[in-house]
Amino acid sequence: MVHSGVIYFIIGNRDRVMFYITTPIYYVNARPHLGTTYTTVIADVMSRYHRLMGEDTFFLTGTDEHGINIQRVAENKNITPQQHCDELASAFQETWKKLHIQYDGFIRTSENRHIEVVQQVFDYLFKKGVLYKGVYNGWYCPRCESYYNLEELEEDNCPIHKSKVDYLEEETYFFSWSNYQEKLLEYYADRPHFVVPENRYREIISFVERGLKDISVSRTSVSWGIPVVSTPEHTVYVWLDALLNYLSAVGFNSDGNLFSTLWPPKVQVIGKDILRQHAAFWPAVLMALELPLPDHLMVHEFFLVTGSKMSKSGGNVFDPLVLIDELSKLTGVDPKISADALRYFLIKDGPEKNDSDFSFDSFINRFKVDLANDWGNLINRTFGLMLRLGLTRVPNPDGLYDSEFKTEVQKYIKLYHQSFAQLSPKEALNQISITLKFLNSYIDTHRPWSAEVKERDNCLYHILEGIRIVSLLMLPFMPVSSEIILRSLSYHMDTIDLKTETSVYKIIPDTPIFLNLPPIFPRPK
Ligand code: ME8
Repeated sequence: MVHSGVIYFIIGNRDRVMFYITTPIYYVNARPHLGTTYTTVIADVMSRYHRLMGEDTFFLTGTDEHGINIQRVAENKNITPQQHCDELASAFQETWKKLHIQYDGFIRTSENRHIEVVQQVFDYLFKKGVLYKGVYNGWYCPRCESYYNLEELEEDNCPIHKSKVDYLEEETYFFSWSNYQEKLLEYYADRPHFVVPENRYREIISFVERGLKDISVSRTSVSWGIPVVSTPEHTVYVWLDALLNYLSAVGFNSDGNLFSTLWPPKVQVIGKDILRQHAAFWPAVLMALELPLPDHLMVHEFFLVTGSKMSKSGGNVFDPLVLIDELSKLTGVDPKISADALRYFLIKDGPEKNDSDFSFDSFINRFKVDLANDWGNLINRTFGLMLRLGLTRVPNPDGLYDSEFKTEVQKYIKLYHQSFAQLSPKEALNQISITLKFLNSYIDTHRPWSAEVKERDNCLYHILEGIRIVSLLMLPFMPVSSEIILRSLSYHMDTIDLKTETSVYKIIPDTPIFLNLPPIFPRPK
C-alpha cells in the first residue's frame, strides 16, 4: 500500500515465525541444468529437514524473466518475450516436480504481484532520496546483467563469461550504494555467520572495504522490463527487479500477516557467482527499506565439467531429467527412485565448499557404491534373511539392548542434526553414510544367519532399528525411497516428527514388516 510515496506496512499477527528459505530465481535463458538443480535441491533438503523437525516452513523458488538477455533470446526465436518466459517457467516447474522439489511458492517476475511491488519500492526509494537521476557510461555484460569498470574487464571481455561486453551511455537512476558502505561493514562485524562459509564472507567484506560506487538501477534501452511509473521510458535494472522477488512473493505490502510471519528469510541459498548482489547490494536495498536482513546467505561453489564451469553459455550443461532417464535405463528402477538417487549424488558430491567436477561415471559410481552396496544391500540382506526364516515382525531383543550400538548411532544422529544447524547438508549426509557402514559391519560381526535364535533375533532387532533411523534421517534427501522403506516398517508417514523419532530404540517389537520389497537400488547393468 503506497501513500504519497511512503510505504505503510500492514503489520500482521506475528505469533508464528516460519522457516523461510529461498533459491535464486533462475534466468529463463535456458532450461534447468545440473547447476541450477543443485541449488534447488539444497534448498529443498533444508526445507524438508526443518518441516520434519516440526517447524512451519516456506520454501520459495521462481524465475527471473526480464532483461536484455531474455529479450534477445526471444527475438532470436521470433516469439514475444512473454511467450518465451511462459514456456521456460513451465520447464522449470516440471523439472522440479520430477525431482521431488516441494516448494511452497513459485514467483515469476512477470507476474503483476511482483511488478506492483517493484514499482512501489522504486517510487519509495526515489522519494526517500536513495535513488537519483544521472548518466551512466561504462561497460555492461548482458549475460550476467552486470556493470563493469574497465579495470575489471579481462582483455575487454566480461571477467565471468569471457564474452563481449556492451558500452552503455544512457540516462539512468542511480542507487546510492556508497552511502551504505559503513553500515554494511558494521553489520558484517556484528553478524559473524551472515555469509556462510567464512571464505566467502571474507571475500565480500574485502569487496565492500575496497569501496562501493553508486550503481545504475534503470535502463532506457531495454524495453523488456518493469517501467518506472513516473518515467516509463526507464525500466528497472534486472537485478533490483529480481532481488525484490524475495519480498513480493511473500505478501510484502499486500498481505501483512503472511509477510510478518515470514520476514526475514532464515536462509538464502546462492552460488558464488551472485555473492556481491546478495551480500552487498541486496542488504543495502533492505537497509534503505528499513527491513530486517536475512539470517544467513548459504553460498556454494560450482559444478565444473573437465575443469570449466558448467553453464549454458559454456555449452557443457547436463540436463537432470536425462540423467534420471539414463539411470533408470541402466538399473530398471522407477524414475522417482532415480530422481532420489540424483538428489543424493548432488548433495554427496556437489560443490558445497569446493568446486566439483561432474561426470556421468561419477554419478553412476556413487549409485553403485553408496546406494546399491551400502544401503540397498543392508536392506536386501536383512529382509532376505527374515524372509528365509519366515519372520514377518520386528523380533524381540529380549531385554538385551546393546549399549555400544546405542552410543555409536546416537553420536551420528547428533552430528547429523548439528550439521544441519551449521548449514552443511553434505556433512549431515556423511553421517548417514557412516551409520550405514556401521550397520553393515554390525551384521558382519554378529552373523545372524548362523547365530543362536536369541542372538539372531537380538541382532535383527538392532539392525531393523538402524534401518528405521537411517530411513528417517534420509527423508530430506531421498523422500520417495525412504518412504517406501519406512512404510515397509509399518510407519505412518503423516505423523513423522524427526525431533522425537531420531532417538535409539524406538522401534517396537512385534511390529509387522512387509518384506517383499523388490531390490530398491539394483546394481546398474
Ligand atoms: O544468476 N554450479 O540466475 P541464473 C553450481 N537470475 N551452481 C550453479 C552453476 C554451476 N555450474 N550454474 C548455475 C541468476 N548455478 C539470477 C539470480 S536471484 C534474485 C537472481 C546456480 O539462472 C547457482 O545457484 O544464472 C547460481 O547462483 C545460479 O544457478 C544462477 O542462476
